[in-house]
Amino acid sequence: MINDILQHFNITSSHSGVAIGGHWLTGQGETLQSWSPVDGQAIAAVQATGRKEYEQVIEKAQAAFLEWRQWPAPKRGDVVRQMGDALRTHKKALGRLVSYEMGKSLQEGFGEVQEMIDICDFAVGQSRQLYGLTMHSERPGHRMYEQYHPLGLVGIISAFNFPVAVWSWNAMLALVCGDVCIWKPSEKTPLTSIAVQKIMEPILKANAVPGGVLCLVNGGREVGEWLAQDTRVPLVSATGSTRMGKQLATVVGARLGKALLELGGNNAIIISEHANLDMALIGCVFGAVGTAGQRCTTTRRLIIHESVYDAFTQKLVKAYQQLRIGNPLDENQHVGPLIDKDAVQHYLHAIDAVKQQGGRFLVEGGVLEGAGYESGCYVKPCIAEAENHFAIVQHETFAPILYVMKYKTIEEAIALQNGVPQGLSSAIMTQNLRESELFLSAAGSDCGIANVNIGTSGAEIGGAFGGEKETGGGRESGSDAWKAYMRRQTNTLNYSTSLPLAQGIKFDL
Ligand code: UN1
Repeated sequence: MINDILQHFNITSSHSGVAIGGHWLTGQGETLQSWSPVDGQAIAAVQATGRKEYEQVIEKAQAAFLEWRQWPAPKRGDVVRQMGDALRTHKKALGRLVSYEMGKSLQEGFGEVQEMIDICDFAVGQSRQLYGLTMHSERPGHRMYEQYHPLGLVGIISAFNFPVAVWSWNAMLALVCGDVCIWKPSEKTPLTSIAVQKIMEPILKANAVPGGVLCLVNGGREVGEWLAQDTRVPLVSATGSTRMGKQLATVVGARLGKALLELGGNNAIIISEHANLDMALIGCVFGAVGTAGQRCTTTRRLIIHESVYDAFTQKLVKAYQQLRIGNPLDENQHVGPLIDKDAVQHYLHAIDAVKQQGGRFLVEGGVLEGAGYESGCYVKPCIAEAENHFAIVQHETFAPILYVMKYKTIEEAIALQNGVPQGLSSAIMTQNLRESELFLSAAGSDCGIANVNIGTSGAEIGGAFGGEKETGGGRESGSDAWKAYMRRQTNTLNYSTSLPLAQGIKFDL
């Protein structure tokens, strides 16, 4: 199967990871090896970006920007529309490659490509709506308004868990805004980025778009650092750990560049005594074990009312016993592997820490062995009773470990929900109006995403996506997230025959 997909995208066993549109450069950087966590097989090698190619990419991107920024935005939108159509054509093949290289279930692989298609559609409409406001000037014969102009080169650093969708959230908006994109994918999932570049190539060509508009710079940490330090790159949008985000923000901030950060979450669902427990169960289990606990929106904590605690945890344990763990390309499986063996080690250390810090497992974890699990990356989703203040509970472990805890009052539940350093996604399961409104009020959830009777993961692209506190504060995807990719200019225009000064200042010569 994998050979068919590689052939479909014309990816050779040793492929360049550096591209300027459809032009592939010889990558002089290290060799990245793509491994599948599905079966432990080496898929292909990718030549990463060296400093020399990086410079070539930046120069071409700068040249492309000078041209692209002058295209009318709806014309740029039309190019993005064609990109969405190309993604529709390649949805199956790209979804499969995402699933095989990253390890998420096939359905989620297709879902990820669907997010790309959806953001293309969104961006096409946005291309006719890059609105600024008009104001009334305090001076006669004057007009005042603001407009949004393209920003320039946008660096996009994406993570392994959504190897292609998060790039598209950034890139499709950046493109309609008149920017050019330089993508540094995760070194764990380089092949999906190559496939995406290949899907886009013919569209750039057919529309005579300069190739530098979409650039690819595969590589490790140093390539991300080059982007962070580069004053020619006014915006760096980065998805990943809080640790990475803090380092990146320091470097980008030191040169007064803009950083758009989408970092870790520590997402909780409050299960109220007024919840429909059967509905709540689906949201909690999908949120906790979907993508093997490797979404930034994964449900990591359940805060359960004491009166339904026993009933709900029993349902949870039963549901966990029915989970099918195995090859994610088999649609009957619920849970696939973790990304690699390092991730398995983090999972095991977290389990030890839970025990050491006083937690008690209701469903035990462990690494699976034997037929079908040869990659060593398949682990059992587990559930532990824990307290919110435990250091391990305060920390985001990118694995399917779910912490459960009790509460008495809704105020206490909200305080627990907010009582972590991260602030991405949150939810309450309740049919009580007062409770849900309190949860959504200024005194409620402090997260960027707050849901009622829906889990913490699986956000639609139409909303602004991102979170507060250590999640980094950035907003991507829907709503008015496009503004981050443009520079705002205030214009005051005098059509009178005199030059009155603002604030009533008199200055006669
Ligand atoms: C991420 O994990 O980085 O809301 C993004 C969700 C997905 C996106 C997750 N739409 O779970």
